[in-house]
Amino acid sequence: MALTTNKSILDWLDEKIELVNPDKVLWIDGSEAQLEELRKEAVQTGEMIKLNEEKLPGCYLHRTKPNDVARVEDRTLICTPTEEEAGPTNHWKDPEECYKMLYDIARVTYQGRTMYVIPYSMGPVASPFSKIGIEITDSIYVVLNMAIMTRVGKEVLDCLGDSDEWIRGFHAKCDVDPEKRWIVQFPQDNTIISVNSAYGGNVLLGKKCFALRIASFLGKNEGWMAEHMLILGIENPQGETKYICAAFPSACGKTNLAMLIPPESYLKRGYKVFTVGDDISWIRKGPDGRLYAINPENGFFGVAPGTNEKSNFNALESTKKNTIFTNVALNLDDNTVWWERLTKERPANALDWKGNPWPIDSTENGAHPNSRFTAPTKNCPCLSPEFENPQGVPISAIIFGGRRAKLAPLVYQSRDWNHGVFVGSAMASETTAAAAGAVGVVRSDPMAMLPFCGYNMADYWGHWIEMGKKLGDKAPKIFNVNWFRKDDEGNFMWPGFGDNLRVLNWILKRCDGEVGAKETEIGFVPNAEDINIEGLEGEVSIDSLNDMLSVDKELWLEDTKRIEELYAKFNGRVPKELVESLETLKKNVQ
Ligand code: GTP
Ligand code: SPV
Ligand code: MN
Repeated sequence: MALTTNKSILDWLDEKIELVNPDKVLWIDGSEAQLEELRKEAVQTGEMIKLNEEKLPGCYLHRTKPNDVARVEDRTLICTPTEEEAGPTNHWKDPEECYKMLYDIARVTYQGRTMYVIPYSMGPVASPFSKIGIEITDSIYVVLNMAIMTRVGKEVLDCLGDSDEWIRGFHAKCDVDPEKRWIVQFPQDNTIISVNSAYGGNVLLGKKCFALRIASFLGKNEGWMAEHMLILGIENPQGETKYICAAFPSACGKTNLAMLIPPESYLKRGYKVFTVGDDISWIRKGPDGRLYAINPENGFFGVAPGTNEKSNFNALESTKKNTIFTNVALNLDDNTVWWERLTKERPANALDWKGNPWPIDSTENGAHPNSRFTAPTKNCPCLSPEFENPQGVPISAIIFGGRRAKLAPLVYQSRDWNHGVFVGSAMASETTAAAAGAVGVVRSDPMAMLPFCGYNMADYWGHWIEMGKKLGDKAPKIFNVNWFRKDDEGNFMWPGFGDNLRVLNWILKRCDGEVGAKETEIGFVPNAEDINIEGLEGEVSIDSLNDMLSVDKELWLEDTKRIEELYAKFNGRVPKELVESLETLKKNVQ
């Protein structure tokens, strides 16, 4: 029985039922009893494997098809009325043609399957920041993941009432055919259609499709921002907490930074770190004129490989119960999971992520490099007490960053907001396994939003400039970091992880005007002695720190060509403030 009388929902649903022809329709009410039924069914059909109830209570393993393990950026479309509105960094198709193509692919594909109808809220139910979506899907895996990643169920529909302000999400896994796989956003119609995939970011439509692509478009029209940013709080020994948002591309350290454990010397002095979000921020100007952010998600869809007790204790703890693991290895001795670097030794007796025997002398990975855990935020030992705050948390600093073996220094500060927007627009990073395609290639990834901006990126930059005008002197300061600089032997120069707090600490001091800096060609760079390296003896010296903070003018001049080429794609649409910043940079490094 329908859980709502909302006509806009029921009409839309009727259309989709007629199109795909499901055996039956099941509304997801959010109750534990219903979810438990679905888990049992998924175990029966082999869609999920129940893991060791003692060691990993409530946890399951799921394997996707080997051709379906990451986002597919060249099959992700932004279908605005004109190609110009989507811009040169998005793939576009004419909306009418695209609907037809997708409906032809989806026709009668639910035959013999159940249609699950998931009402969900991005953000705490009824927060002024929050938005509601309905996702229909033929995958129990999607239902169970959405139930972790978002707030699902009847209360969401009650909150929506008769309104037609909700995001339409239609998913059909079809035959998981990569040739017919499409992830499509129709921003003007508040609609998302995803076919022929059953993997994470392609099918959990509340996440990248809604909370970034559609929401960035809504934000532009409504005066707020949707960003690919973590949110963390840092409490100092005086008990004051300041919040930072940081945008890094996929698999470049957001989850790790959001959950970092302070170095010993900071813990002793009483520093604490709290996680508000690890992937997405919805940000708006608050009543006091400052910028406030919420995390619209309710779970972590985190990268498994590399996560261990030492690198990210809090993330690992978060996965110890009620978690779904995707594409990791299965330890046959105790029916638990394993991935690269979880422990020093791999399990002797295991299946790899494809479910094949994994011989002990195999040179293949046990887990896929983009294998993931879906864990409830409430499992996180350092979850911020402000996580559910419907008003969000006030942001003191915004950080951009990426993987750059050379070029970008450990940290630098932009000269002002507009220059900071330039720094974000000029971001580049080495590609990772989070998307299909080559790994390790440097590409432009403005604000870490290249795959996620739902409209013309030049207009998105314009929106950033506008937000700066509205915030005036209450705007957060903008910084850039690079944890991934390498020495000539190819080793990371900075220890990273918990030690990144040393850099955040400099950033917060800059926000409070408590520390000086060197004005360089690219912005304000720390004096090496102002980055605390106490306790890092043998790992980082003042000399190596100076190396990490150095600005190589030749490399920067080379990089300005990349930025110039990027801007040139937009045919004069790039805001003049950014073009001026580029000219200044070129002059400075010539
Ligand atoms: P998405 O979920 O794809 O958006 O990724 P993310 O940005 O949350 O990245 P995550 O924190 O999962 O980190 C991805 C990879 O970067 C992992 O293999 C980490 O081990 C590695 N990593 C994270 N932080 C650091 C760091 O400070 N230094 C180094 N060298 N590696 C890091
Ligand atoms: C990312 O790729 O940035 C992710 C994983 O957070 S996904 O949900 O697949 O987009
Ligand atoms: Mn992400």
